Amino acid sequence: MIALHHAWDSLQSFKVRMCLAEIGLPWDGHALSLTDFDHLKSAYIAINPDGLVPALETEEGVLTESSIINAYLDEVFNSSRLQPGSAFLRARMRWWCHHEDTVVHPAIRPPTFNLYIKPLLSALSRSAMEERVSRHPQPERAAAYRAAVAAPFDAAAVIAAIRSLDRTMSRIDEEVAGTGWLAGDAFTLADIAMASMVERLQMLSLEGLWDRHPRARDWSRRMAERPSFALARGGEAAGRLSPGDRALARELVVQALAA
Ligand SMILES: N[C@@H](CCC(=O)N[C@@H](CS)C(=O)NCC(=O)O)C(=O)O
Repeated sequence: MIALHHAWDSLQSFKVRMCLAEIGLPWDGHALSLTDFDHLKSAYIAINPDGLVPALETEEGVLTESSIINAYLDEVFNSSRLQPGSAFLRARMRWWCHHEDTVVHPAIRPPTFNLYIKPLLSALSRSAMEERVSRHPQPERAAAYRAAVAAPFDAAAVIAAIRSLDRTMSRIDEEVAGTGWLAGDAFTLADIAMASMVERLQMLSLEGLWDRHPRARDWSRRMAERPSFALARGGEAAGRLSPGDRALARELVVQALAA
């Protein structure tokens, strides 16, 4: 059976869990805690030298990169049913997967670190943090964790990220105007990739952003209603913000959109 190394509160892991649920494929789960830094322990670095989740173990070897994993799962176990038949629409689908990897995921990180990770790591001293992240294979990721304990709340970075996510919503709004889906006339890997944004914005109390984009909001609701969305999220596993941080998140949305 295939095995997935993942974290319940990881955006990119959510994408793969949702894909597995859509395909109905059984999988062995190896859940890591990113705030306990399980992903930087030597046992996991031996599986993914980049020190990131998710990683998929197959009979032939390990695959990393969530979009690549999802395309592999659909091709090998699902007769590519989550990909359009036309080459042009497959290219559009890949555009959305690429957009999630290169624009949405980086934009999600500042609100995630400031609103969710920072409170979880606040008890850690600088030296304890240093001990954990100094050997991170990705120096810029180590810097983000250091900032989470040492730097003040970075409202400017969160506001810039909210504006970027708002621009993505405008594009979703235009894209779904025709068929209701992101790539062609059916649910595809593009919708799965972008559904991760729906889940994370809910978790960060930023879901009010969808209200400015009615067609995108309708699409986001349809994503959240799919049984695979609940399965990918998993029980109580994903984090929840304190009431104070939820109010702060909503206030930052107002500030980001006011200008
Ligand atoms: N492009 C990669 C990104 C993987 C990634 O950044 N995963 C995050 C969780 S969503 C992670 O492992 N973070 C741990 C860290 O930054 O140390 C993918 O899509 O799989």
